[in-house]
Amino acid sequence: MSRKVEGVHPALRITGRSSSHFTRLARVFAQELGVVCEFAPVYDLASLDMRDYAGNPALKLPVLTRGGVAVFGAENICRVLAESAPQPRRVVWPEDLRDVQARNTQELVWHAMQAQVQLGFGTQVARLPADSIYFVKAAAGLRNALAWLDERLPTVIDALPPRDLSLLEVALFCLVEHLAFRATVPLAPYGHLVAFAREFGRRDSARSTAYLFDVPPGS
Ligand SMILES: N[C@@H](CCC(=O)N[C@@H](CS)C(=O)NCC(=O)O)C(=O)O
Repeated sequence: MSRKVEGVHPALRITGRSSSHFTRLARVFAQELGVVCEFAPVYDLASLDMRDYAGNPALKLPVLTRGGVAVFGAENICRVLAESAPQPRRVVWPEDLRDVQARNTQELVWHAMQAQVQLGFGTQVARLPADSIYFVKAAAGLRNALAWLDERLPTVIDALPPRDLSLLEVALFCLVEHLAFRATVPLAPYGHLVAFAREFGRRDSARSTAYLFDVPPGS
């Protein structure tokens, strides 16, 4: 993607949902990097029409578009946003994580985000029975992952390289706040995760992307 003067990219658009943690990850990145993006909400997550997902054949969000080019997936989007930033910023990407503990942390954050989609879409949107082993196992794995993350988080954060931003921290913040927003598993046992999210949540990028359900105009 080409750079524009003064960080203004009027044609960059994030298609997603204000209630989505993967979408918020991309939007926090855009704001932290000073990249201006339009936001196009998707109102109906049950739609099977690719056009409602900016052409993503997987029918998933978020999608970044610029002109006729679409970028699928939050991590890909964050990388394009970093390339589009008006000023170079020090971003710690997953490949910059130096030890197994930090790499496992990233993996479990991705896993927990996906489990949250499975639980939210399955039980709250599709209204499938929450006592199915499919969701019971997902919730157990999510709680286990959160306990693992909670125990190791301070050490992992302390060992991160110098940075303006890391994919790991933004993703973790979006996950923890989403757990509170969607209330799939209680957050009370995970004091380090809650404290981390409270601290990260002081940023303007976090405050201006608070979770909410998008309401279609005229409804
Ligand atoms: N790998 C994708 C996952 C995105 C994802 O699961 N997004 C959720 C919203 S938070 C979604 O599209 N849910 C609709 C569905 O699963 O059908 C990414 O990194 O962006």
